[in-house]
Amino acid sequence: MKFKNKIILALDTEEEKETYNVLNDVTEHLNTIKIGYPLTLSLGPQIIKKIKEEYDVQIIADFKVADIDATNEKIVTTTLNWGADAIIVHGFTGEDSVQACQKAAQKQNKEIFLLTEMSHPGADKFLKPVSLEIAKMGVELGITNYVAPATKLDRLKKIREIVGKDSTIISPGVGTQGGSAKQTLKYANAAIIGRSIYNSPKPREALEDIINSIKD
Ligand code: NUP
Repeated sequence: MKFKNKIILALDTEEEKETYNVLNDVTEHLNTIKIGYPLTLSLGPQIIKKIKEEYDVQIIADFKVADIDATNEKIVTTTLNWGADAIIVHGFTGEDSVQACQKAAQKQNKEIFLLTEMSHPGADKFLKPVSLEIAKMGVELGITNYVAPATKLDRLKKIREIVGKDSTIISPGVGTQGGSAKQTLKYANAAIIGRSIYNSPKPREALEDIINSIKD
């Protein structure tokens, strides 16, 4: 996947009007929208299809798939059938669960992103001790797309070293969670940014400010 301006919008809005206002404002500068449970559970999974029909964007479904292999396969297949181009899956569930997602996505010529370490402070307790192992497992399985935190640059750097320069890393935690887009993009291919854009009274200007901040 190629990310226009190296920014992915995390569209965690919950109301239709707000959702379309933000999309109308920012899609000139972006080509990738990450949608997750807030929007999907508010407006239904058909929102994926609708956005794809109305805007020229790729959609990453952030459903953090984390079940047994058979159930994971169903979740991934159904989500991609709704029109998502890629889906984020957890790695801590292990090889069989992740492989089921990988196979289901391959069947549709689509992609999975493997979530390694998370950006919030609480992730240090249970996920941090295993996140580099998760990244290594991803490499062994031939996965080339990863999610790693913008709030923990030392971890992001380590994960980049493990997955190699040719893999794609997308990184949440810029803005409201404290991460810097410019620093993050030293290691990541794109920054995932939500609240600092969609909660701004002027989402387009907020996005333009971020885009300017990452220029040399
Ligand atoms: O580790 C993660 N941290 C994180 O914030 C993995 C994620 N998928 N996210 C998601 O990224 C989070 O659910 C939200 O959709 C987005 C960050 O949004 P914001 O903090 O910029 O509003």
